[in-house]
Amino acid sequence: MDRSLYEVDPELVEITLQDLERQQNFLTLIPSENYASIAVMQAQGSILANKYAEGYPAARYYNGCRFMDGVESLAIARAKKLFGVDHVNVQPHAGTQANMAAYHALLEPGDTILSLKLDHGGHLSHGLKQNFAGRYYNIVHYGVDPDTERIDTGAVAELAEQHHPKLIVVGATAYPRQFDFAEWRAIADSVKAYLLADIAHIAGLIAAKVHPDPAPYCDVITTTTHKTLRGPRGAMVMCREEFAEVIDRAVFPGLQGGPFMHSIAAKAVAFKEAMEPAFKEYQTRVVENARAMAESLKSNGLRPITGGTENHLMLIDLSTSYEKLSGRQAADHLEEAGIIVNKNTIPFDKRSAVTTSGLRLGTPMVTSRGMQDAEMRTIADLITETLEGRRDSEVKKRVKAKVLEFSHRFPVYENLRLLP
Ligand code: DSN
Repeated sequence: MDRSLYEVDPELVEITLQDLERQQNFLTLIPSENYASIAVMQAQGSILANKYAEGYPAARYYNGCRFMDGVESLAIARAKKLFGVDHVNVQPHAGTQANMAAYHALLEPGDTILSLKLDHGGHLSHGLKQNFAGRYYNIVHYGVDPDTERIDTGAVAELAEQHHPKLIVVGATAYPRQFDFAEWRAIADSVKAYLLADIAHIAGLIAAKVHPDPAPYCDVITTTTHKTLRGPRGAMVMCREEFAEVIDRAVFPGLQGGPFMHSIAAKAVAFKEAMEPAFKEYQTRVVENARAMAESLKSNGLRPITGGTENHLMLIDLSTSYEKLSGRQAADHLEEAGIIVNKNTIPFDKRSAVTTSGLRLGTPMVTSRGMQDAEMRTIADLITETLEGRRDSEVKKRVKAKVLEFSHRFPVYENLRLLP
């Protein structure tokens, strides 16, 4: 019982340390990942993992939950303050479960959902055929305009008028522009639909007020807690007071059993950190860094979808510069050079979701390491150098050496090995 992980399972420790080294020595540009703080990870790895607490504060099905109520109430109060919402359920284990809870609360099977196409930047849980959402609901998709590559809200309004969805989902996983939630509210009102904002990617930006606020306009807001928000892996559902009861019942007992109290504790820590002034500075920098990186890539001859970015990510269309190079191949070449990115479909992609013609890059992680505009320009140059010299292993070796030097200049988790 009292032995440490090092004593019990050196094999697992070894693998974990290998990934620590990867996290320290590679440049990671995956926009949905981040480095959680040591405080967040300590809460997540705490004794709070040992308690079953089915139910909600002051209404549990297990005895001994007095302190669990304290943990969950703290997380709820902080999230309400951070996002300015009436009600929060902090129990969803992941983003898909949060969306599932919202659908379960507001819809009946067969009801119509209007949401963004996956290959135009949406998410599996917004209605992919193979996902529960595509199986149980009638999905109608909007996409981006072929010329501007932006969501045409006029076209969304027409689709709403035509299909009378019961729910409109606004939100994306690969869309570099901001959402004007007031406009989406007007569309939802025009057909008496519920409006759900899935802010998983931009939650940190919203909390720091560097992206328009969905709270005044949306009935329900779902998010993960581990992306720009920089908390533990997990999710939550926020809503207007009138939906509080149906949302809570949808999460438990509708979809989940016992909440992960250690994760909820870590969410509470992340919300506290997100209220600190440094968090606003961080998110402002994330957006500025993304803009700097997109501009540098553009001046190096790569084409960002929509011409640039207003948030934490950019989507690069490889097909205009390298007709034969798929997103998958490009991502593999970059990994060999020490840079980790996502392959991603671009709107109207001729390739499949497995090969793709695009790359999705984001700045949350490199910004967490303290990098600024100048470093974004260097990273853009390293990306271009790698793609240009992709057939030459010497080029990749040279870039990898530069990445390593860079990583040492911007260290992360320096003292982690010293933790018990
Ligand atoms: N897999 C996440 C992303 O990378 O955007 C969405 O769930």
